[in-house]
Amino acid sequence: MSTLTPKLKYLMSSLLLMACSNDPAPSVDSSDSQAPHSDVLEIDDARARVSRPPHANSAAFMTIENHGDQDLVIVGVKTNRSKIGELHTMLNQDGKMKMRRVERLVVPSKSEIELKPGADHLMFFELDKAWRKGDEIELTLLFAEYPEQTVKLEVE
Ligand SMILES: [Cu+2]
Repeated sequence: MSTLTPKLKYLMSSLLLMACSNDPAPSVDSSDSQAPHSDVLEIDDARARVSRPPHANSAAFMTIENHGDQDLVIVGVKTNRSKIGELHTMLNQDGKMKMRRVERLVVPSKSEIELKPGADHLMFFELDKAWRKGDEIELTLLFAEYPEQTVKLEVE
């Protein structure tokens, strides 16, 4: 009795099908932000900060994991809530930490980067209006050789 019954075969193939069709759907996750989770890219803990008067700018932070074999290169960020989105890093200049715009942020293969206050971050200028606590912001991350990724996050 080594052969599978047709019914069991059918059951197994439909299970496989279910497993595959599950793949592109967002995983059920406890994090508040709606962020991409794929075999290659995983974004967690995405949040933006409240803009301070005169509400000219704000910033966003997140952890970006790269499970893939290639480095992922972020080359830009945009949102309909601001005119300008920039990639920023922090540099020590004459003993003071200053932020500086950079052309790209690299997420190395099999590694992750943490965008956070005082380190690499996403920066937004010319906001449409104040970013208030609880606002839902939609950002799009642009990559050099990877599809752009939309991240929904909350202002906190
Ligand atoms: Cu900045």
